[in-house]
Amino acid sequence: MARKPKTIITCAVTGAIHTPTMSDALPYTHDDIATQAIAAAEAGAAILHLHARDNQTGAPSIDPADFAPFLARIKQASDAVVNISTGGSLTATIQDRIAPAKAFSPEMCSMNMGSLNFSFHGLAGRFSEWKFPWERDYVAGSEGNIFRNTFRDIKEAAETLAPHRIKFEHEIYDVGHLYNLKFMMDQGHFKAPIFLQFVMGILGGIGADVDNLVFLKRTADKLFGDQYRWSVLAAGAAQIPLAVTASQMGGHVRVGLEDSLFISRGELATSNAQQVAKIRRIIEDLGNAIATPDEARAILDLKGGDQVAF
Ligand code: KMH
Ligand code: ZN
Repeated sequence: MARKPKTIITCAVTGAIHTPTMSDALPYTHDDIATQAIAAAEAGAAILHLHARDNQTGAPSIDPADFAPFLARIKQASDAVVNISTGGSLTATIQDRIAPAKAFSPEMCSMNMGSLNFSFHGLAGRFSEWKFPWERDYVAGSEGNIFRNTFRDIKEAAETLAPHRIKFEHEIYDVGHLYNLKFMMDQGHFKAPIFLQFVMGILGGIGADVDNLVFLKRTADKLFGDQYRWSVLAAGAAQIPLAVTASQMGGHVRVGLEDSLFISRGELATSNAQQVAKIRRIIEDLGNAIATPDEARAILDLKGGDQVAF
């Protein structure tokens, strides 16, 4: 009997675009991001999806200087694949957003595949006090935000980063983004195997339920045949349930405090590693094995951990 393919766990350690710092477990200093990323890798994450924050204020940062300290520490302590976000600001230009990927040439980086009103303004009414003064207006302001990822932006990012041989985590917030990707792949901007991250449950994008996941997967099959690998991240309470579903459908999974601050309904997670350990335990209990970083490199055809610039 054929062996089941291994499941890659990605851990998204600290959101910066849509995660307010309303949990003490959410890392925002350079040191805490490094410590939690390393622990998540030890718990079983093969890939670390990384944003940066201002070391003092916790505000989203796309300044390469805010990435350098934790990248160095992570590389020293772990062989996990580093995936740098290029979506770390809802308002900056694409050239500024890709600056960290350009500077550090990681094995992977995110690539957001369409524009959307990426909104989390519903959170504004949920808290009466905020940890940092910037948070309330930032969160409320997302009601009017267009997270801009035009075809030209995507082309510019792909062309600028092409010499770095970075594998993209294509963030697919809705089914139309698969068609955007197909169009750009046909234009020669992305090479197989492509890696799709189905992003579910962000207001402005597709909802997080099994029907929608099946629809996304069926559409990807139609458009990309055997030229793609896929993973799911679901925001909030759907995070673990949809990750389990994805793993049973042959997909990979993403967890992490970037997308949910919780470990179970109503209970805050104590760390990223706790979420990784939980999804790992479930995946293994159900009879699948998780991929090591080197197995993830083989599955996704990555350039290798010795080809990065940090
Ligand atoms: N947190 C995800 C919903 C990126 O980093 O480029 C969005 C994300 C985008 O991860
Ligand atoms: Zn991200």
